[in-house]
Amino acid sequence: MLKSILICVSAAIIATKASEVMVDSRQNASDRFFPGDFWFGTSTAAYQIEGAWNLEGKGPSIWDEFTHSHPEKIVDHGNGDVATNSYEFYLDDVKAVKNLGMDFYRISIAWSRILPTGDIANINEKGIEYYNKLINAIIGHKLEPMVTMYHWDLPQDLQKFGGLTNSIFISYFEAYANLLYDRFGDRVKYWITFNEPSVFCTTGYGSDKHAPAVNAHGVGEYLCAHNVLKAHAVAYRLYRSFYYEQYKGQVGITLCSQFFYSDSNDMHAVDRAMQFSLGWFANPIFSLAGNYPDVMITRIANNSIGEGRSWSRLPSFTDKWIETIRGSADFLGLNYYTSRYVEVNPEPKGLYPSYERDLNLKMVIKPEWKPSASDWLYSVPKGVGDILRWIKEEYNNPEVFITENGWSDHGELDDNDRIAYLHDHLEQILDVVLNDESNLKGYTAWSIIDNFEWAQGYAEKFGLYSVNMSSPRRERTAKKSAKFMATVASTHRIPEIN
Ligand code: GBH
Repeated sequence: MLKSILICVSAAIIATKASEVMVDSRQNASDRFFPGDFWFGTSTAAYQIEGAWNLEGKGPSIWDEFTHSHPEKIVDHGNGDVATNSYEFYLDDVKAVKNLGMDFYRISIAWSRILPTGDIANINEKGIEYYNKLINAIIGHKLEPMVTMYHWDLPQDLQKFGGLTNSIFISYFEAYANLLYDRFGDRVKYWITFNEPSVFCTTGYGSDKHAPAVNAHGVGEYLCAHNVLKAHAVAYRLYRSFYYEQYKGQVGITLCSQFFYSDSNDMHAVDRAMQFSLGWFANPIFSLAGNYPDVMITRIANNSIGEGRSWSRLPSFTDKWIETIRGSADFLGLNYYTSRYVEVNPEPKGLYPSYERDLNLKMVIKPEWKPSASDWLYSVPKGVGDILRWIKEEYNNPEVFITENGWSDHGELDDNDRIAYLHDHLEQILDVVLNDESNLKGYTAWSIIDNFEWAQGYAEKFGLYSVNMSSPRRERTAKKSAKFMATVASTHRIPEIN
């Protein structure tokens, strides 16, 4: 149940808005190309690919700890100990991205590889060296590195005092970000502070499905989010104050959201779903209000009072923090995978208290939506267009990168379903671009290679390349979808599929 809501906390829209947008440029296929300065890339994340979990000075992360002490929480009892061994074979990944004729490669840095305890007092130069090699290889292949600082793998030692629920996290993150800017900022011009905080706050702190499995539902996810927003803003301000002048890079954040629809035209429900998913983090950063969405503030305060509290489980920002957080991003990274219809639950449902209960919406999947290998992922291409339009309206047309979009199967090399998914989503995205309905700069396919899919282990595959997991060499093989994406990236057109 938690599943469907937390996939990415989603967004909503208004059916009418979406249908207003019919495009002239659609008629003429020869006009349908992405502008020359539109970028294509693919993405990975450190824990899902690197392996080498304890080699050359790396400290343990919460995902090492979680997969080792609770293998039963991973469907195939898998872990990231070796994974696709990109620690050794990173060049294969870079070459694969290059083979697709892409413009950038989005990677993440394992905090505990360069700061084994999470603390700046102890720097692992071997870890720095690894990322220097990786970043230099990316640049050497004429690709732009886009680097996520935090893709879910918190150094385990920082969890000893509550991890992201303790506000001291902000200081640790600031020191870590400073080290990254200092060591890699001369070459990295696109920084993403956090990947999908709505997901790791709800799933890691509000449930026990992901590391660190704290399950402090109703409180932990909001504390985590609060500290993430502050840490993000502090890292952004740090860059602007001390690095921007010299390096001229950009710092953004990646948020995950579905789009939401209503069969009964219940626009309150749709808006509530959008605000709880995307607005939770986007409203403080990208809106003029610089705060949580009103609907979250009100509902969580009311529920808190109903539970007998004299305080809201949703923490509040001081004016000073609002100032710091508002406008603290050069771009919005959007991970879009799927959408839902929403209906108000007649009776409150979910753990008491919880994010799910505060939201109190039933998430509905339409029977006509094509299912993937993942129980949460259905193909709803229209949603990507609608969410981009919603972002433009809601946040005054910020610069956007789609930082993830992709499809899971069981590993077929003739992955026609993935091609269909990518094709249909790219068509929607191209409409948005041609109609100027989003300040969209680029598109990132998840992922360049099959990898460790968190609680789903190695069972669900998202790669454009498959990886031979039974061979120590971990050979990468292009799937049919790799050729499809190569055509898109090199021609800036979407090839016809049947
Ligand atoms: C992204 O999350 C991640 O950034 C990436 O690392 C991941 O590999 C990729 O997508 C594919 O999943 O059903 O309760 O177990 C996308 C959002 C959030 C979707 C967690 C799956 C599982 C929730 N994901 N969700 S549950």
